[in-house]
Formats: sequence, C-alpha cells, structure tokens
Amino acid sequence: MHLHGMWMELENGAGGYLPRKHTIVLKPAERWSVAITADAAGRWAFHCHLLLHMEMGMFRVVEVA
Ligand SMILES: [Cu+2]
Repeated sequence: MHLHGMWMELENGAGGYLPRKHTIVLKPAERWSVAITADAAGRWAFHCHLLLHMEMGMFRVVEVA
C-alpha cells in the first residue's frame, strides 16, 4: 500500500526505531500497523499499486485538514 504526501512509520516491535515508508508491501490478508503524523494538509492518495485492486476499491483519499 502506498500513501502519498506523508510517511508511514512501520510499527514493527523494534522499539523506537520505526522504519519510515511511503509504500508497504503486504501479502494477501496480511496486516501491519503504522503510525502517521498528519503534518501535510491536503488530499492524498492511499492505494494499492495493482490496478485490479484499485478498481476493486483499494484506492482512498486521505484528507488532512
Ligand atoms: Cu493490492
């Protein structure tokens, strides 16, 4: 999954060192937790890179106001 405009900090259980990512590769049905500091006002795309998945709904707009 790819978030435009802001970093996602991957909560990987490694203490305070959270990898900063724009894109996280997920296996089917896999779940990850991320922390996001919403510090960039605007409308940002949050989506899967597979066109079929985007057409099935894995494309959302994240709005930071
Ligand atoms: Cu996908």
